[in-house]
Amino acid sequence: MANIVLVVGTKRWSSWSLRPWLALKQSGLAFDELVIDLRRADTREKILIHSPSGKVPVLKNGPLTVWDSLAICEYVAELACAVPLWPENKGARAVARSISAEMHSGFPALREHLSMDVCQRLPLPELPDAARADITRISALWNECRSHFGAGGPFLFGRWSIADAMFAPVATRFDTYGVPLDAVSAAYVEEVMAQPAMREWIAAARRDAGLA
Ligand SMILES: N[C@@H](CCC(=O)N[C@@H](CS)C(=O)NCC(=O)O)C(=O)O
Repeated sequence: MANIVLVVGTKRWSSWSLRPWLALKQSGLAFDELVIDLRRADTREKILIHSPSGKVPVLKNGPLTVWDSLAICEYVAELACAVPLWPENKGARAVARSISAEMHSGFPALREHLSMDVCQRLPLPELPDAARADITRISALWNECRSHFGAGGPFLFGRWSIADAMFAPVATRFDTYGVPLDAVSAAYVEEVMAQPAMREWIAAARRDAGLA
């Protein structure tokens, strides 16, 4: 059994859990995972056994507990010093942290109206202006990152970084609901969805949901 345990929520729905799970996969560090079913009467009680915030994800490493997706990603980046999880260039790294923080604290309308479900293809609902504005802002961010920093690979900063983990659940939402996107954003969504780790998460989500 690995020392590191990542406690996550139901994989089809838990967008916050997907982010550090992808970072851990990318890091190559060994870890075990524990899935807690969300949307059940005993969900909160079960999460509280592991997480002081009453939310997942939470990472445990021996006596240490780290909660909140972005803090976990940062901790994983420090542990995995042989595999850079942030861009190496200081300016690119600062922008990667800015967009990750913007994702972490923003886009509430998008989250509310296009909730994550990696097991389904769903019709695009009528969206309020706030959700449309979120989509426009995210597409602009992706275009900017790809054009300024993306030369070295297919991800936002070329090589994969934590910024890609932070936006991965958004890519799944755009895919699930068939959100119309510009060519750069559409290509980026395709890239994120094709990552082996993402395929693995979705396959597990389908199994857990009894769909595979
Ligand atoms: N800011 C937190 C948000 C975590 C969060 O809201 N997690 C949801 C699941 S995706 C949760 O644990 N909800 C509690 C519940 O469903 O009872 C983070 O970044 O980790």
